[in-house]
Amino acid sequence: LKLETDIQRALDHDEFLLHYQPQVCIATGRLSGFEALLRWQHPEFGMISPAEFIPIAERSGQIVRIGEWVARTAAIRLRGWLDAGLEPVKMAVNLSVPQLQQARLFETMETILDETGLAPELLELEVTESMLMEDPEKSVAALRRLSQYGVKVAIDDFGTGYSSLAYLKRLPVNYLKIDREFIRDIPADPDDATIARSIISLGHSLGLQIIAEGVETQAQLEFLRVEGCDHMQGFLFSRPLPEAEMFDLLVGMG
Ligand code: G
Ligand code: G
Ligand code: MN
Ligand code: NA
Repeated sequence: LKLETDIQRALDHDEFLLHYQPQVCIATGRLSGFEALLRWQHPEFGMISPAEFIPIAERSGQIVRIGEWVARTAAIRLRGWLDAGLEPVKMAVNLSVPQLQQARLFETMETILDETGLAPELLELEVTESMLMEDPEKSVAALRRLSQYGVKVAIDDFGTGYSSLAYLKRLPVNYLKIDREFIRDIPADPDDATIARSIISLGHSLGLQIIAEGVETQAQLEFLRVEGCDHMQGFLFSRPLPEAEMFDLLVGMG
């Protein structure tokens, strides 16, 4: 893999694509949004996971262009689904550190929202705890400006970082996503059950909504419902799907 030159070619030749995973309101069972997940259909090597190439693109700086492509493509897709009659729901995209540190992040997102005519409230940016520790001043400033504009912010993989919780108070955060590591063994594992319950209670006391990731079983969902978790995402409802299959699922849901 000559990854850096391959990534450039991938951008130029439309080798990237997005899969979409639905998020569902636990209390009502209604669709509440999607997470856009990047995929690379490599002409020689087939489907390459973002876990393999994103770290390389972060080091080379190419993630800034890739991230802009992801946000624009996801926004255009949501626009299309809304035009086809879907009730307004959010689209979440994952950010990387170089994007948060880039002076133009706000203008990039503002332009994409203008182009697609989406309300800023329908765009959600996922960042991790460790990303925010990298350059707290810069990332907090960037997120605050986006948040004042109406864009939503979610802390991804919550509970796996090593940071103090103090930043939650200073940050314009709307959602905590409980990492799937803590969902996998609930309700059987008492420690994970305690962690999940604590994240829900902490988040609610700070006025945040909670999204559980990696929900695969009915027993996990029941636990989360009883504990008052707001939203769920996971294979139990749907795997991440290509846009055509996602559209079929939406049509099937009515
Ligand atoms: O979908 P999958 O499990 O393969 O994703 C692996 C990892 O890649 C996850 O941590 C996910 O957050 C990350 N990821 C997926 N799409 C994007 C993207 O568009 N940008 C960034 N920065 N990370 C992404
Ligand atoms: O780091 P991030 O949370 O963005 O990663 C999202 C990844 O989690 C996606 O790559 C997606 O494929 C994966 N994922 C989504 N739902 C489930 C699930 O129910 N079980 C497992 N094992 N992985 C999931
Ligand atoms: Mn994510
Ligand atoms: Na996660």
